[in-house]
Amino acid sequence: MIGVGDMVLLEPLTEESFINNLKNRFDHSEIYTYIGSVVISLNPYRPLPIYTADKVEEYRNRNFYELSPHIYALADEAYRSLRDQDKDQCILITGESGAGKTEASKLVMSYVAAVCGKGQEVNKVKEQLLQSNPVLEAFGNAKTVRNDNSSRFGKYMDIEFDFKGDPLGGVISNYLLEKSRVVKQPRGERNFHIFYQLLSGASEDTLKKLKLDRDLSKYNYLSLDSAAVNGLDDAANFRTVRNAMQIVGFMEDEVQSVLELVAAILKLGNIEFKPESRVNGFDESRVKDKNDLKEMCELLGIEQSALERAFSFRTVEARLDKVSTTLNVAQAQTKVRKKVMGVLDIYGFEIFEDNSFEQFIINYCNEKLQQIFIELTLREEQEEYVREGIEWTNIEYFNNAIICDLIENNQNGILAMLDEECLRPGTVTDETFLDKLNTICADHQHFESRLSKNSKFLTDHTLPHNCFRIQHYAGKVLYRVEGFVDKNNDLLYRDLSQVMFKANHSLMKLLFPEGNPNKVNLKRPPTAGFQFRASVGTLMKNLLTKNPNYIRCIKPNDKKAAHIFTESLVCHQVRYLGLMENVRVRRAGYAFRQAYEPCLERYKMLCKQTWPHWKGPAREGVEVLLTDLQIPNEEFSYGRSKIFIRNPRTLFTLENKRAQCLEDLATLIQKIYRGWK
Ligand code: AD9
Ligand code: MG
Repeated sequence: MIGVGDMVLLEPLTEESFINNLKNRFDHSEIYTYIGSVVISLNPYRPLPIYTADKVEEYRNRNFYELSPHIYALADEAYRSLRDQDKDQCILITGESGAGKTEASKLVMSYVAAVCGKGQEVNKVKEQLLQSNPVLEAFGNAKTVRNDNSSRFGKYMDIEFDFKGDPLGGVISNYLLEKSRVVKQPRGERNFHIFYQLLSGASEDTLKKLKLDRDLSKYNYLSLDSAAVNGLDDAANFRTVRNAMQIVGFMEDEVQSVLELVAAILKLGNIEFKPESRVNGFDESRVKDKNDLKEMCELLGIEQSALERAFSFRTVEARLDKVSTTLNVAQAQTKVRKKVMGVLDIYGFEIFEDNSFEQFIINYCNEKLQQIFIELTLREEQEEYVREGIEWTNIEYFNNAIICDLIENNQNGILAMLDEECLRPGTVTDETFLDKLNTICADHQHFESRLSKNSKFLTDHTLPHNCFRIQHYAGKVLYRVEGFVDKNNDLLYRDLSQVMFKANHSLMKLLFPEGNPNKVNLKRPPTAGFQFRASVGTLMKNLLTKNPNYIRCIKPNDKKAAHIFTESLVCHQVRYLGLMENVRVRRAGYAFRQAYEPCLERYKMLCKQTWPHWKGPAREGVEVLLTDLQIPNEEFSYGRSKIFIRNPRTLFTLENKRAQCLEDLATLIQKIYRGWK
């Protein structure tokens, strides 16, 4: 073992020894380290030979701490608890942009796919689950400054299993895609992968049908300064994606429709407008060069003159007053209970030079996930000790609930204020929104009760024009308000959606149901921020019903490079992820706990006095059992309703003894049976 595999066993425990241990292990290609059952994962930025079929076999059905730390051990543990103990699981993967979350989520999925079920039908399901990744990444990932394959949407996948633990299928939920990237990308970044993949990977024939040119420079929407990405083969990936679409279940004509849409977007980006004076003195915009417009309309079966009209005019409608929506509690009602493993892979915390509405949403989502971690591993764990009457010295940690509240509070959270502004009659601009924010947040600073919350909303005189700054758990971020109101409104003029709905293209029609003239819905759709807040709320509730497994991803350097471990960067992440506090709680605490009754039920066969029936209270039975087995006293504590076991190894001893006992019993039964025959 290089260094210490489980930080809980690190001596002495200081931030320095913690980082040194990570570095030492990283330098020896050991990228995984535990804090108890939490897996820390350092991005190696190079392929490592540790994900082979042999490795899968090695980790299969082994106890968590038996082998050296690996993401497979976590996946195995989660899968076995799901299959054998019927506990729904969720895998929560966190870390900043480029830390390795998406790769980790795919490793977990491929491990689970490798160990669960067999047979033709099951294999088909597995293939579909795994192949959903390349498809989603083609349309939802892009090169950013931080990560060449950055997820620009949040993804939560529930993998469903039957009672035997064979996979049945999956349900994927997506969270707010960074749509604005289609139109504009920051310097040094790219549009979504699919555009480049299509142009470099499609056959001449396909391109001709799509009226496309292979030359990227022909398209306004494709940034050229970073078109080629090191180590990324767009052409090969295009073939992977097409193949994956087929496996996932797209019919050939559906694939074609999707590609037509992609092509149409590229054409749309090339349409330019020019002002034209009208008799009444007003300027009107007109399409400059009509060729792209014509081709786009041909691709989508749209009447060109109708689209042109919709581009130039807007039918003004009376604005509606209130947003009202029901929370989405669409939980699939099934007859047979399915076992579920949820894998959450969101966009990581990010700070760019220029941060807009998208970063605000992304970073808010990361705050919420950090909240879950804090709630479950730091707060609840400590509270449970107190509740159970176990002797406990409180461990301090930073709780980011105040930042979540600053953003999502129903009355005066930033998102609520943005909504209020978006719905207010009169002239609404990004600046009026910022004014409101400054007034309300600054005002509240006078109230002592709100002081701590609002101290996360940083108002100082160094703020550039049109910006606000938030002290997030992972760092200070300066947001520029430009575009907040528009992006939150996320409105498309009805004239345009109606033209799109009329398209002679079934997929296109499907995407614009609001353009159906027979279904004119005067209700204003909920804002982007509102929808996001509601869906993240639902997600968090869902996660809290499951048994969490954590993978905490750390980015070792800012260069996307192998072998470089920048201590200051790692140290910053270790701090904001609360990893030191995690070790402290874990060290002072108990790895395992169980209510007295089920504990006695499970192990009573190991002791003559408790087997087959224990007549007294369960707690006393457990006491007799542990004394009889000569488990040292310091290894456990008796809580009010539960037994707490300090070291996982003690649990393994119990489990192994139980397994041996069952085996002996089985041999005995076989002998008796043979004797009868
Ligand atoms: V973002 O928030 O979506 O921008 P992620 O998802 O955290 O980010 P990602 O998994 O995409 O990061 O990892 C970034 C890159 O690091 C990958 O494209 C790989 O090139 C590299 N990486 C990450 N994990 C591993 C690994 N276990 N082995 C080898 C890895 N390379
Ligand atoms: Mg990702």
